[in-house]
Amino acid sequence: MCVIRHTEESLLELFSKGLLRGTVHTCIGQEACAVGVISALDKKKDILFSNHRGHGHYLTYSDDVHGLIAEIMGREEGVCGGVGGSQHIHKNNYYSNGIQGAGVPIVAGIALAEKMNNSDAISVAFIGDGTFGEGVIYETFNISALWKLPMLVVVEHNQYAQSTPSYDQHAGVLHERAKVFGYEVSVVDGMDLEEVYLTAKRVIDNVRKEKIPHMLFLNTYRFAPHSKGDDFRSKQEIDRNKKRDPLSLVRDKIGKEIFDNINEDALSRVNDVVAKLMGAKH
Ligand SMILES: Cc1ncc(C[n+]2csc(CCOP(=O)(O)OP(=O)(O)O)c2C)c(N)n1
Ligand SMILES: [Mg+2]
Repeated sequence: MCVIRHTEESLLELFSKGLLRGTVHTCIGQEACAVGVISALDKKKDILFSNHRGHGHYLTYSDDVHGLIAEIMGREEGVCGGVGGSQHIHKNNYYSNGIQGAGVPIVAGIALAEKMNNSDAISVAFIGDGTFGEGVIYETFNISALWKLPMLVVVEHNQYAQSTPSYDQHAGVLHERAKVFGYEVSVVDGMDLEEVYLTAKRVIDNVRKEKIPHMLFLNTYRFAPHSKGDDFRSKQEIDRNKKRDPLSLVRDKIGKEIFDNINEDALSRVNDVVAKLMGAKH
């Protein structure tokens, strides 16, 4: 989580210096969602499909700080040769795409293929709350429940789609929507790493064993703007949510000394990568 936080902060800084290609959507505040879910997967076989806010997912999956930052800087040494950028990342069983909802039907197709091959891999799609405005996700809920596909839809409900609050765009209760198609749904505090991890582990084991789809709905909040500078939320609201910073919650659990050591290591790792890239010829 510390590596993700420092990577995202560095990316915002590099962006403001004009050193990145394209835009970035950081997941500052949402680190427990990425780490809690992806740590519970079997990285040797499970397949992940991330969205536009995917840096934390990728870092948890790969621990590849250099490949990610280089990629977003448009360098050849980036994980996708510098041509994918922030939103189009692929490595091993990890994929991402910035088109909202696009990963959900793709993950259903992958889950079907895995099921037909009798593998016990599960496939995972990450989406945001705003993506409940995309019709294709409901078509996918339907067919994946009907065909009993071993897939997990992880929703990071950070309460906003860009600048539009969830309550201004969605009727009813979002996490109830998948239930009408027969999905099992778990709703979790996405700021609490332990709670996310323990629930994700139980749910993932069950999807793998029973070969049925599940939705893991994580209530969270992003502390930084949607991408860069496009933030209309009040400072009071952001500050109120920062009181439940997922990193501080971990620090309270593991103790300040251990946390500070981990955090310093993470910061120097990220700083080293950035310094190397800034010094490299391109
Ligand atoms: C099909 C589509 N429409 C519009 C966009 C532009 N866009 C990128 S992110 C975003 C908001 C997404 O909100 P949400 O799903 O809640 O994810 P969050 O950004 O909060 O993580 C929009 C409208 C897009 N990427 N894809
Ligand atoms: Mg959102």
